[in-house]
Amino acid sequence: MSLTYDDTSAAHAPATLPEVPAGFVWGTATAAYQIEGAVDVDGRGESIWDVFCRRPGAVAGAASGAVACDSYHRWRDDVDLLAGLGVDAYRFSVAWPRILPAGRGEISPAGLDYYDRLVDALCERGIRPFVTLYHWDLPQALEDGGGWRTRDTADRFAEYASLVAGALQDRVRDWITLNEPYCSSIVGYAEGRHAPGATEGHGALAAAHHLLLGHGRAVAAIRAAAGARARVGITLNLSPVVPATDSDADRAAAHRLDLMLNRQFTDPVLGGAYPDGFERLYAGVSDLSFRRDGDLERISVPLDFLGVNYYYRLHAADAPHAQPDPARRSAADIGVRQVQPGGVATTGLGWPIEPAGLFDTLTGLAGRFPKLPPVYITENGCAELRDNPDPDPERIAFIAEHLSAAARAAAADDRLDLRGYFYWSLIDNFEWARGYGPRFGLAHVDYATGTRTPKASYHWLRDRIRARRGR
Ligand code: IFM
Repeated sequence: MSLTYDDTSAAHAPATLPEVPAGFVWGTATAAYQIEGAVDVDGRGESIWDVFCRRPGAVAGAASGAVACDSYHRWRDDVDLLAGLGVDAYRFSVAWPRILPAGRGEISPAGLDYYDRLVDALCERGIRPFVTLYHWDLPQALEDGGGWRTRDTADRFAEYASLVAGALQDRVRDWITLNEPYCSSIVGYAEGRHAPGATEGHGALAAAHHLLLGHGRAVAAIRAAAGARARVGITLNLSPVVPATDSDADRAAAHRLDLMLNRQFTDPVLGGAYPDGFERLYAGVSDLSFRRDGDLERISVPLDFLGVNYYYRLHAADAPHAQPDPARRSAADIGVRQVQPGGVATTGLGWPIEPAGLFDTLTGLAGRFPKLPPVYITENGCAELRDNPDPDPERIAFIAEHLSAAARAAAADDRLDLRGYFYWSLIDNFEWARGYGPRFGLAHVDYATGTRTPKASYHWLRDRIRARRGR
């Protein structure tokens, strides 16, 4: 059964929140390297992002996360913002190099203390911590040994996950192993747009596989360290891909992009197998010799939830110049060109605003995976490029329309157990290779002073959450 989304009504969606089930979790999200700063404080080790940011031309404005929002020092301000917003939950990430500066071995107690205090403060305010263990900041020492190209990194990740889970398990129940393994593998090791900035074929596919293996091993390690009350999931960034035209060539291009972006990750994790056509797609780029018997069983360990990050739908056209290139060395080179859909409004980053893509993503998952665990939307957000806390009606409309699409998906398909929504992001922050230009926050950050100023969207969301709770 294929469900369709009525875009026409979404275009005029009122800025109200839809009905959601009791217990639905309202939250916001951030990530360590994007907000913490303090990269050389209290014994933190270097991460691949510290190194990548020093590469000339890698990051807009030669920016880095060295100071960012200084949340390492100003975390109380962030907790105040969360409490004022009235969210149920806060999704943040732990910086691996703060806990294990060399990625393994010696533990930094000061690093653990930071998260310990943050978790305490959240719990005191009744805010449920959702802890992401890997949001892209691999310790550079591990990258020097091959990074995610090597199997060893998956084992190191499980050790680190066990350590953090053991330290925080008395207050944290919700764990997310990886954030967006597509970005950490294909964008980082094939496209070179993210750390570590490699452009490889075999290495990028190995990185993707080892990230997933690390996820599977970490799920087991977290459960062993945190006990039965732990709920463990993974966050995938998913974008439905539509062909730019009805031509066979564009349809095939859309299918290739879907394999690389979505199904390389959903199918092993939720279905225990790489998708049909995956090996053919990468013939000539990699012999996939990094796979071992038993890996897929580990990768597909049953989860307590799936995190979905949704920002936009992709429109794909065939780019025949790239596909048959025998010198193809990057796993990102699959003969596809992305095109901008006509007549569709965009965010400040030029990303098409298509809530229907969220509806399709959620109903598509429910249709394809009979054992789909409960789903949280762990990120969804829109950026503006202006640097001030002026009213941001486009963000309000964005949130309302996407929530409406998500609620409609849940109503349309009872196999979908939708449990919550986390807006990206609580505060403006370091947007990776784009630097500090794009601002996703519900609160504006003045990077010169660190001052946080709630935007209109913050007040709007606060009022809607309050109204939902009848207070
Ligand atoms: O800022 C990122 C985040 O780190 C991962 N998901 C997408 C966001 C916006 O680009």
